Amino acid sequence: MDILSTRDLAAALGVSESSIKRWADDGALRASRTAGGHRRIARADAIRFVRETRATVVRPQLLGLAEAGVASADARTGDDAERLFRYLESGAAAHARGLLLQLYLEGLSVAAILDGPVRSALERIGTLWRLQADGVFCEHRATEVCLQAIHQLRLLLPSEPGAPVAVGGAPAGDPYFLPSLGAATVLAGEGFEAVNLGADTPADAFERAAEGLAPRLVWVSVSSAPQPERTAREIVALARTLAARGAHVAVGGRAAAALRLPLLPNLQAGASMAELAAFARGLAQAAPAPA
Ligand code: B12
Repeated sequence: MDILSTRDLAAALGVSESSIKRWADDGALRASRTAGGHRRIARADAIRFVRETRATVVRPQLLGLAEAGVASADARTGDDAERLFRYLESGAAAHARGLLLQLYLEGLSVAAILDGPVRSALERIGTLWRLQADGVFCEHRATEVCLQAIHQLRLLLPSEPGAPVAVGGAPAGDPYFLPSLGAATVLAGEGFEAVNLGADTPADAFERAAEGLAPRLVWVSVSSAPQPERTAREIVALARTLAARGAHVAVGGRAAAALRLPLLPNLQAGASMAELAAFARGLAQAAPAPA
């Protein structure tokens, strides 16, 4: 499934095999050749082509993306955040994952998916505990389904050898998993090798990652800060360690403003995944940091 023939891809897109061959030969579609001279297309390159050209995928199962078909078979009514909320609230996990996959195939960036439908659907899910007895059950189940969907998107992103490293997580005492996984996926989409340390990551683990992985960027996603002064001190210390290496810290998340971080040249605060993506793009285009 990771390597496709021109015939498989033609069937997946509902076009002729000769069109696929022509696009491959024109360079619009990245392809390699077997020893026998047959064109072969990596699934990641097929997905990149679909996103860039807004091609329709008529048989997503041939790309190993059957769930995208589950959601598109459902009538496309209402906005995407509303649909995602309905799927998550009712426990329609395959539909929820399929919708996010479909949005990605249609060309939406990972950042736009997270800042848009995922954030707003979960904001509504987060109010259910006040309104209905099964609200907490719904919230936990919905979070797990979103984690699955974002993991799935992450696995579709190609990793390039020699890519700059980004590492990050949520600080100590912060149990939120999804925002940090989201940041990792956004950065992977921007061409970084992104190492996610996940929720509740002690300051020492951030420092070790800064030493051992030589990252260009460290993200800290702060959704809950039970000890804001301590978390702020630890982030400032991390930024100083990284400054000596020409690397940067990006901080964001629901509770980041409560930290009242000082202005430092290599400390960037952001309120959205789109801002993180824009900052990362700038860094990736800049000259490599000294080792
Ligand atoms: C899922 C969830 C949980 C789960 C988390 C599970 C997990 N493993 O991740 C669990 C069950 C742990 C949980 C617990 C609690 N929760 Co809760 N939770 C949520 C919920 C529904 C979704 C959060 C989420 O993941 N959103 C999706 C992400 C992608 O969106 P985001 O966090 O907004 O992040 C965006 C930006 O901040 C930014 N961003 C994020 N990280 C970064 C990083 C960088 C570098 C940058 C640039 C940007 C950036 O981009 C993101 C996308 O736009 C929210 C509802 C909400 N409004 O957010 C409530 C919510 C945050 N929780 C709430 C509450 C009350 C609690 C509890 C106190 C409940 C309880 N009684 O136990 C506990 C407290 C836990 C703690 N120690 O803080 C309240 C907080 C109210 C307040 N005053 O702040 C909310 C708002 C729900 C509500 N409406 O009441 N929760």
